[in-house]
Amino acid sequence: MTHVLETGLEFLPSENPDNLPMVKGYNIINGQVKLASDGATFTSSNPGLLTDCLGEFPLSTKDDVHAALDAARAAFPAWSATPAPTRGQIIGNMGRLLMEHKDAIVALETREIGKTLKESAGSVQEAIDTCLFFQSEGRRLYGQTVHSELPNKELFTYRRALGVCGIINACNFPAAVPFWKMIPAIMCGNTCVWKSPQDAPMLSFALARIMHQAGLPDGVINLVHGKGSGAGQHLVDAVDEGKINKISFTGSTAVGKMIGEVCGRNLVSASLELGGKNPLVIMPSANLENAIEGAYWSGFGTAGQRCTSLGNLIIHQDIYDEFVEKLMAKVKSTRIGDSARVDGVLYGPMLSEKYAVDFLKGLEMCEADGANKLFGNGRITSDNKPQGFVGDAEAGVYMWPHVYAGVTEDMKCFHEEVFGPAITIVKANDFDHALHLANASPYGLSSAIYTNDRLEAYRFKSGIKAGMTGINNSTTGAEAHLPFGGVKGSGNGTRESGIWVIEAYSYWHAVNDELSGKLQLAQMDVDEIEMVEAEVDYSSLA
Ligand code: UN1
Repeated sequence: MTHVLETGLEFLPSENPDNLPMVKGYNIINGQVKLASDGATFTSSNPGLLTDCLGEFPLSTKDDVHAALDAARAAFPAWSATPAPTRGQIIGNMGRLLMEHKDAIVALETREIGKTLKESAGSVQEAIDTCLFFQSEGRRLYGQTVHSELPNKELFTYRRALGVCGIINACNFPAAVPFWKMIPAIMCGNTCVWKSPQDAPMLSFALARIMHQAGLPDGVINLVHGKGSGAGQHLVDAVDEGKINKISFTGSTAVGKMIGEVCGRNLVSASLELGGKNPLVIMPSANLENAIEGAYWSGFGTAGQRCTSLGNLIIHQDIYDEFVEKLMAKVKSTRIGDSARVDGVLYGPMLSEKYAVDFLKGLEMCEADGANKLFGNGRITSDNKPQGFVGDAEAGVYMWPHVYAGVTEDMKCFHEEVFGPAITIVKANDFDHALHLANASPYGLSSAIYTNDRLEAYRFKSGIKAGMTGINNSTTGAEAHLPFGGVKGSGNGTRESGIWVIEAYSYWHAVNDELSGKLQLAQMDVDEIEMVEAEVDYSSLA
């Protein structure tokens, strides 16, 4: 048995051209590093340089997932009884350790999922911000004192921990999103089993190790690697076996609905952060240069691989031609490449080969709908590359930026998310039509409008059905202390981040303390107040 803090990283013989290290990765169960019970493994590769394999990780079995659940269950009584300020202090230590190791963690995130270094730094910073926020929330886990309707009786409310939480996140924000979930979970006194994303096991291992280094007791966070259909499914199935008190999931709407059904039939709380087809409306009064920057970033920053990325760009007909022409000039000059090797790229590769396959299917949907392709040509190869591509196209999984115009409400691509560098453009007749279009997809995560008309901005923010709205801003960029989550097909109404997420990881316990020494019945033994009969003609005073 080896504790996670005793093991450095064990290096495997590396075959990658830059001699980058390849490690043997482990699950972390009750603080101990573990291989899969049947020894099976999978590898994690750099999507910007496919010959660069980061390491080999356990393909966790049902037994492994259940060992992690048992460890989390065993750690729960002591952890939930640990004073919340102490839990907060450990969380603060995590934030400080992340700051200390930020550069290395950022480089690792870029190596594992291909985000630009600038964006990886943003994601890691979001994890740090979350730690710093919840450090002090540990000193503020307030309950209330409430007056009773009876004398000599006191009422109180307490926040109580739920128990064991199953955590499943996507790989696109592999530092920020699991921290959005696990930091408030453990601050409230819960313990966790974290199924790392299949495409980011190395980063997840490094983060879990840092959490233990910060003073987290063994068993409070247990890490299992594997596939969604393997370890992820075993974790969800355990809800039916009564082993889980909460699931928090970020990923596709289809999987979210399945998890919601399993949790629903067991009365287990589920936080579901799902897909989006985020609308961005451009009105004639907008500052067009600013709006073009915002639309371009929303659609193509992060290679469009944020749940908050732009889906439908809705442009008012009066400025349509001018806007599209200027936007297209930017799109055509997009600099794309591996940010670990070249400077100034807007975006890098797809998160992994799997995301590339799904993205290409999304493009096929746009084509089948008859949308008018203004730009884009699928996967970038050495003889099929846009002018702004830098580097070796065959080395990674790179995609052209894609723009489809002439999209209308009756098309599938108007309603469905295309996760990657592609936007669909829709023409609006007037403001009411634009607002209608913005609300017409099945999703409701993020949304934005560019306008300098204050009434339009007001009508948009009060008329849009979405969990997040930007006014004269892009569709992305939620901050770590505001509520994050969607409505409609984007989620089940739960929120991450800020004080609001505490609702998702605790329940309210109402306690009454009867000091009178006798049985006083609520509602029935309450003093009756009689109103006094006295006729006054108030109208005579007027
Ligand atoms: C996600 O893509 O799942 O608002 C999260 C944003 C980021 C978080 C995105 N802060 O774009």
